[in-house]
Amino acid sequence: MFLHAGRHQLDLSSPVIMGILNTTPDSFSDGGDCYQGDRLDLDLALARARQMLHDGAVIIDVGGESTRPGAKPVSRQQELDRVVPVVEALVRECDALVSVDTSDPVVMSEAARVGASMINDVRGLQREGALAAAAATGLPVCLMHMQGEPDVMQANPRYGDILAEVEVFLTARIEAAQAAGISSDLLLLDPGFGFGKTLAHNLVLLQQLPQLAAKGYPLLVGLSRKSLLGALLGRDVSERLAGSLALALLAADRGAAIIRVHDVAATADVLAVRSAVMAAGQDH
Ligand code: 7PJ
Repeated sequence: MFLHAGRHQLDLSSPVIMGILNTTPDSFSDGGDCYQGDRLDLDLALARARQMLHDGAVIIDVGGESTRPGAKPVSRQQELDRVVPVVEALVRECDALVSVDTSDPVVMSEAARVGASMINDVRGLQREGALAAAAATGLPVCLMHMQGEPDVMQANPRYGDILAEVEVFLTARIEAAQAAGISSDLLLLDPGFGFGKTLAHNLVLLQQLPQLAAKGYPLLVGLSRKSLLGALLGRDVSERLAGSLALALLAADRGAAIIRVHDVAATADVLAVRSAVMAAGQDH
């Protein structure tokens, strides 16, 4: 199964890795990694992306807004200044399949203009102008579920039936995207782990991921180093690798097509082991 992503054809017949490249000074686990003092350093960003591509990432997800719980909103100009030069450099220097993690219509358009191949919107194209901007790019779009906004979303998340509510929301966003002229074969879905969800909500969603996969759209999941692992294991962000790998494997087994991670090399090993086991005996 191929996803038509700008200049790229993305093979989703087995799960692929999306490497996270935050151009924020303040993201929860890798904020500031692309900074020299308070200046965004393009060479640092490029080096990190090259390493992830070498380690097995197929997509590089560039984000300029920290959406960690309690994060401060960024201005459009700040986001443009962080994201556009990095996308441009990655496309020019590595011919990478770059996804842009944004909710802002102008950032979507500008990122597409400099060669981004995918849009990843944690707000599911709900911002004013986002549907039209995304449609105009002709690029695939990941629609994610979030309850509330980042500054307050973890205060008191509540659901009757978590899976049903996430599905209702995503179905409404699919319909809105289609009405805006975005073709169904360009849509991906994401239940939005950690975005307005307690540990129990996240676990139920992961367990029931196959039901979301059954809607027929490729699923993107982001579980890497998230605070559900802090809640489950009592571990600090720097100690969540094993937990993140377990979640990546569980998500792949439950139908995730794209796995968004910080630790690309280790996740690539996990997926390689998984695919070897799945392929075993098929040539006998
Ligand atoms: C996600 C994301 C996610 C998608 C972030 C973090 C917070 N985009 N952007 N899915 N998370 N599609 O990496 O912990 O789960 S930012």
